[in-house]
Amino acid sequence: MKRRALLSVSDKSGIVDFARGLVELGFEIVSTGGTYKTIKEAGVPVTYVTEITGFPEILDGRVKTLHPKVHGGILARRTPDHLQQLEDNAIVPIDVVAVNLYPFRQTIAKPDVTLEEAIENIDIGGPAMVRASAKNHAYVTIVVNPSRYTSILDELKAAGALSDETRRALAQEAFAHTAEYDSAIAAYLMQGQADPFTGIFAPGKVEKVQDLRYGENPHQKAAFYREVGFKGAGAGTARQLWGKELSFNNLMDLNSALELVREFAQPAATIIKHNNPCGTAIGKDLVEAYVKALSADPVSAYGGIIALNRTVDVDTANEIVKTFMEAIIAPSYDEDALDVLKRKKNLRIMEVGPLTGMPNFDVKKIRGGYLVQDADQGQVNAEELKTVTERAPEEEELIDLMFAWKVVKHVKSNAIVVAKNGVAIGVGAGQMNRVGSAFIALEQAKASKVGLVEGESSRPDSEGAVLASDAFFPFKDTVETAAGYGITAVIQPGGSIHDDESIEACNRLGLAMVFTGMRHFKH
Ligand code: 93A
Repeated sequence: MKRRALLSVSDKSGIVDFARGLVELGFEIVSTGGTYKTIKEAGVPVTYVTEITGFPEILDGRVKTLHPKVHGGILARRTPDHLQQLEDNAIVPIDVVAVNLYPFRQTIAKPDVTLEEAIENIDIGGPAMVRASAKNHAYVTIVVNPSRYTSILDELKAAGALSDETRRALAQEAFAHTAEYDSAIAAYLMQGQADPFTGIFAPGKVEKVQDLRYGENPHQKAAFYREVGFKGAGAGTARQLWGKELSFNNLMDLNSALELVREFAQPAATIIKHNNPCGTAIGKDLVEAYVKALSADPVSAYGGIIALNRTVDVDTANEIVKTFMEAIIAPSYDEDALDVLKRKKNLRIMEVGPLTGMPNFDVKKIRGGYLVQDADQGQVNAEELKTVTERAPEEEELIDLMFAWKVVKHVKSNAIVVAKNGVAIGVGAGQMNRVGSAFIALEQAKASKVGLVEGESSRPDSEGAVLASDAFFPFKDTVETAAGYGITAVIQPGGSIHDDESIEACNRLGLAMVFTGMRHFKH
């Protein structure tokens, strides 16, 4: 009796030659609709699967090979008992199965794919055959990868049959293929949905984008993985248009930078160093925002990572190239702006597209586990602020308070931001006590040259600026220190048992203070 091969492939590459080779080796070929047509048109003899099942393909092809004539032929052990059962039921054994699955990944990668379209591309009959053949690899050869066709034919020609090792390796490849396929489906269905058990977004499937030269330090190996099926704009989905290879730290900083500027409706710019924003500003246009951001702390900005929340124009590009910067990320670039930026051979230019989509979740690794949380999407608007001092903030103070509050969320705790006229002129990050961060931010603000007109000798300083704190003041010392630098208004969550002391200090020193009722720790 002729050995039988079942070929049912979505990716038709190489299938005709494979079929022809099998026929030359004495196989009978059985195929499903499209594969049958391809093989037949090439002039290779082939039997339509409905002829062996005696059953038509039904439900728009949803049921084509799900039949005992197929699965019996694949799953039977070649023992007298099983072969007898096949014979009793007029089932012919199937020795070679070549299947690759409906292109689920390619389908969901299309920009406006519908759920219905995605679901129609979930292959059921294919994986059933793949798994059945792989389970019975003691007797059956399963091929899921078209690049194996030639070597399989070669081995069949040379030895008459495939070795146990080859069949086992093919089975392993087959199970890996179906496992990966199902994970992609699960990740797709999960996308944008909360975990029903925890109520928070859970990590889905990832795919490797590239190996990185190294991790945070040269002796650490590292790679960059992207979330499969992630929709929206993030540092993980941005395209590199120019410049040196991205590093681990670049990606970290690009992410922090982008997340900060997308907080603002107005044109905004930030410069990140070591994951903290050393300069952030809003402006009437992008170039103003960038120049103001840079002026906040030009010393730290050297070698920084820039994010902008608007299409980069040539004026902004001309300002950017005046300083050495590592990388820049923005929704898009004007053609002439790109030409200017490309004068910097190494500058990594990242294009992320429109800043759409919601952040899903945040993952941190601890040794022996993962911590998963909702992304910090907390927002407070001006009407929700609670004035706790005798004096309420003036309108201009309020604008700067709201600005500073958005920035402080993106600074490592303990975080203090001093702001004036839409510029973060002092940033205190990552200190172990709050007043320490305040001191750093205020000293920097005091020395700030922001707004200094060329040739002007007297420096504007922290006088008249506002201060934001990511968490409450445990003691009144921060307020008292701030007042000493000329700070006039403060924004903070409130909620300390010593709030009354800080409020009393503000009243005594003439500061306005508002509570947000929400904190923004960033560890
Ligand atoms: O719709 S299915 O889930 N139901 C089936 O019974 C079935 N049998 C094979 N998909 C099924 N297939 C898949 O059809 C194969 O995995 C392969 O990807 C594809 C080949 O179809 P055609 O030969 O018509 O192009």
